[in-house]
Amino acid sequence: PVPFDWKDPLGSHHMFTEEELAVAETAESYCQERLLPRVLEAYRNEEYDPKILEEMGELGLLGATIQGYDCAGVSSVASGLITRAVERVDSGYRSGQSVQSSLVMGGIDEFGTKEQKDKFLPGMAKGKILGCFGLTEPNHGSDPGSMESMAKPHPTKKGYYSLSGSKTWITNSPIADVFLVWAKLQETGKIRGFLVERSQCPPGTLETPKLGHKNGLRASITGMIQMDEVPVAHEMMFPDVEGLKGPFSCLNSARFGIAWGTIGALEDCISRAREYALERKQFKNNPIAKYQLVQKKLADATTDAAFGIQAALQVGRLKDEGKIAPEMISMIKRQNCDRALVGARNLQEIFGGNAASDEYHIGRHVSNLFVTQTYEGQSDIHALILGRAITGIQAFV
Ligand code: TGC
Ligand code: FAD
Repeated sequence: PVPFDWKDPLGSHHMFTEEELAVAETAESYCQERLLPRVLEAYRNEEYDPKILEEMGELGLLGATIQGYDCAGVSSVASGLITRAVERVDSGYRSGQSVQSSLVMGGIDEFGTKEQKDKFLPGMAKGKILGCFGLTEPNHGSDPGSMESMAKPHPTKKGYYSLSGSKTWITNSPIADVFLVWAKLQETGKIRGFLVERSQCPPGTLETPKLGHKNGLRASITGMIQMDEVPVAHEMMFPDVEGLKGPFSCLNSARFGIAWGTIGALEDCISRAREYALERKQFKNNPIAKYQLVQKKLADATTDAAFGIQAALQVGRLKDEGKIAPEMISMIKRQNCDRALVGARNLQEIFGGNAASDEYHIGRHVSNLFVTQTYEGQSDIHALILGRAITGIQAFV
């Protein structure tokens, strides 16, 4: 028998390849050495440094599963290990990274023309071009199929669409150079993907105000995309994908990344709560780690983290073999977000009054994990996706 390792209770590391372990090591070192020292100030002041994406780009951490275009071309499991490392520091940092990588670069790689890929992917891989993904609208969040954003033939510019509408709660929008916007094409009423470049928008057609004073995800930047007759060249539309299949295909990869990331956040909570419980003494000079109720909180969270990684690993392997159903991703996204939130919230109690201080980091994770449970499909929506697959009956409408 080997000794039990509370940091890796089910021995997951035995199931990663050498390359995956090397990627994880690079990501973990960067995140602990360069991101962790910045996170408290960033979270307090609600500031996101766009240089972070450039730093990640230098290490090959952006769009890491994409082959070519200066991307690393690693496995889905390796990309999961990256998001786990980033979210171990903060969900907001993972948000910035996964929007760039999975939602925008992933979308361009899967649906873009050769010209679109050549134009955007190498710069995005280096973090020199920043992207955002506009699906949610003020009146349509869980139900993006009802979106109102519309692309019409441009009244004066031949070969252009005119794009109008409003997107909200968009990660990276205030700092983005390129916007992957989903809108209905007036001619067909079908949803299409458009690549809008900030530098090409005439004054007054594109505004991206920041949404400030957030309760969570304060170390990421979030805003709106307000489009008023933005001219978009025909060749900036994804040519062959229409309907919700487009955005949801991008979301499959991002939701997969969140399933790994939220376990990283939970693992950080476990590590910090364990250390605190061993040091903090109450009642006859006993460490609170001696008390059964405290041990149960640690046992529950550690079990959820270990199961969460195993499930994400299984889905990652199937993803690379082309054998996943989207419902598998709904299952791990929902389960890992939910368990990470519950676990972090229970572990928060171990810190007593000190949990109220941001220097113990636990409150920040709890606030962030509420958001992760909400974006990219709120947990109840994923329950309905699973319920539909189990019963054959659709319960959304
Ligand atoms: P439904 O009838 O289910 O599907 C419509 C079409 O889409 C296809 N499809 C998928 N394709 C690929 N992958 C998937 N996961 C897919 N899910 C559906 C489907 O096959 C169909 O294709 P076709 O060709 O037959 O038209 O559509 P519905 O309108 O009934 O959908 C309902 C529901 C609830 C499943 C869906 O709307 C949903 O998932 N809502 C949640 C919304 C959401 O996730 N928004 C995310 C916004 S982006 C974001 O939050 C980024 S945060 C990032 C960060 O900061 O980290
Ligand atoms: P609603 O759809 O109004 O849902 C509210 C509640 O009602 C939820 O609990 C939901 O589960 C429930 N509900 C809704 N319909 C049903 C139903 N049929 N049955 C049962 N329950 C139901 N979006 C982007 O496009 N790009 C981004 O980059 C992005 N980044 C984000 C960053 C942050 C910090 C946040 C907070 C959000 C972000 N979002 C982004 C938006 C996010 O995806 C949406 O908030 C999410 O999809 C939920 O939509 P909603 O907020 O409109 O909630």
